[in-house]
Amino acid sequence: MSELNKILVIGAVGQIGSDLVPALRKKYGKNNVIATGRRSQPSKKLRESGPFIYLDALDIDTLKKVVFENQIDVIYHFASVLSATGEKMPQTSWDLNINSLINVLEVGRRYGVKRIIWPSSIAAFGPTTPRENTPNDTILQPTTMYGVTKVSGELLLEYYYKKYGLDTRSMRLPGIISSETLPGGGTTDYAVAIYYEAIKQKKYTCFVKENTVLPMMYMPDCIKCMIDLMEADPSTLEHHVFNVTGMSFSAGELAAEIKKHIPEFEISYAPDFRQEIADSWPMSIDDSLARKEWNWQPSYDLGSMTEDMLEVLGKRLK
Ligand code: AKB
Repeated sequence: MSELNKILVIGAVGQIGSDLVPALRKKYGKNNVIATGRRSQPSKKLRESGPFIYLDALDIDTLKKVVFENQIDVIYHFASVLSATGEKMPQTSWDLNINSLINVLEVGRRYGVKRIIWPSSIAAFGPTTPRENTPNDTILQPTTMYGVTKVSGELLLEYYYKKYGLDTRSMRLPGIISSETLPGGGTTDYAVAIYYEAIKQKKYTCFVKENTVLPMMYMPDCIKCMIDLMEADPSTLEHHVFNVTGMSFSAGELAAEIKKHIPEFEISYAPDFRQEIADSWPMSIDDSLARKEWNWQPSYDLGSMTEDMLEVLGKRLK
């Protein structure tokens, strides 16, 4: 991977960036991975593990300067308004999600960035998409603004690849479950909050119905996915956007799994506006193209993830 030396992570303080930056620093060297953020201060751990700078990806001049001065080879772009917040502020969601992405693509092509990694989401699908074993290439008619930005972003990635030869890559992420940093403003956030509340309160009120099934992935698999797709040999890739998944379960099955470890845990259900969003997304994903083109292979299922989450969080929240 010698031509991929310098990595920029935009939106590094968020759920995925907080785990990805340390993993990249371990592999590529701490000074070769520049973490950036805008909305909140990085944790002490993130700040002390290597370079961290303030960067607003909507400010193209500052973005140019950072990429130019640091001779960036790879950009991970995570800055985004997620699905539930996006429905409260659709215009802000469009502005941040799309205008920051086009800035990254423009700066990327002008300054010779070798790879751009931008996560798409299962939110790119909608109620007209087959909901079970959803294929890679299928109907993309989302009904949320977040989903609209994901479909538009996928098309932009394809456009920059075809028109300028910029190597753009994307994975359609399901709900991501992790213990380091809480997600914020997503529809799948209940699948993370439930673990915190099970440990702290021994009870949780879930904002989707018991029988709501969504695709999910545990953070160690997500990190592997981020690094493997970035490193994949371009000659093996026929696609630029890939379905990926780790597992699928209902909210009720998740609660039952937690109960195996915390028998006194109680769950109740009070569905809100996020139910409609969840109902518009797939229940399970066909990720065979990712498996074929870059050997995608998740390791965790609901049982092994729950064991690990409860152990890690149990120690931290003590
Ligand atoms: C959300 O719920 O908005 C995100 C996603 C599935 O992209 N976690």
